[in-house]
Amino acid sequence: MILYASPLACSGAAQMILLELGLPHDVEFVDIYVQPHVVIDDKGLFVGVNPKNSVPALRLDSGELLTEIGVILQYIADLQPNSRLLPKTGSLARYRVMEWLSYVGSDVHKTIGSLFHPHMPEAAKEIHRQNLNRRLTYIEQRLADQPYLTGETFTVADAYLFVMIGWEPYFKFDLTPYPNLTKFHERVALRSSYMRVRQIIAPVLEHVKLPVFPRVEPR
Ligand SMILES: N[C@@H](CCC(=O)N[C@@H](CS)C(=O)NCC(=O)O)C(=O)O
Repeated sequence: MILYASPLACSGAAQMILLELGLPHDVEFVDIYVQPHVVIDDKGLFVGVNPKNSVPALRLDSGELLTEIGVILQYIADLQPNSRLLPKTGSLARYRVMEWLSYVGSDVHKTIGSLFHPHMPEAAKEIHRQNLNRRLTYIEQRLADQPYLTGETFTVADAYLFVMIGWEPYFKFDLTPYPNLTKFHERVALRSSYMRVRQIIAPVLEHVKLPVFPRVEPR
């Protein structure tokens, strides 16, 4: 398996889950901070690998390419069905994780993404900030009496949310208004899979020129 990933991008969640499960894989890093996006190692155009031109993309051993983070996370976790990272297919618990994957993907990830668009007018960003605030407040309440999104157990959905609210070491949301989310972030950051991801991306970060983003403070 080859994971096409980019440092600090949502693909970090897929990288974490591969490491959590100890699954053999290669990572090809893509510079999504240049146009057109290129695969760093061979300088090939990434659109030639994934016509959607976004990470993550997973090259399966069969040669097929799988895309979409919410699906890739489930595919990887299903390779080890007895892991606790994803409940079994068909169970309500599985649908709960899928429910969170969908929420983090469509309501959190894509709202955060808009805030960093360099040409988006400030008035539009303000609407996105309000939406983000509403969604993070909902998550904050859910984390009030449980350590992870679906309860006591860390799942693939937690990995996705963690990467979305972290964006370390480059920039960080102000999580001060969200103490439960802050604790969630600190908890997941201690996982060895995340520490390993940071080690792996450190040399890659030297090869990419990250854009300058303003600090975002959800209110
Ligand atoms: N629909 C895709 C979106 C993934 C996505 O937004 N990836 C971002 C990085 S977090 C990306 O590759 N951005 C570069 C681009 O779209 O040009 C998914 O859910 O996997």
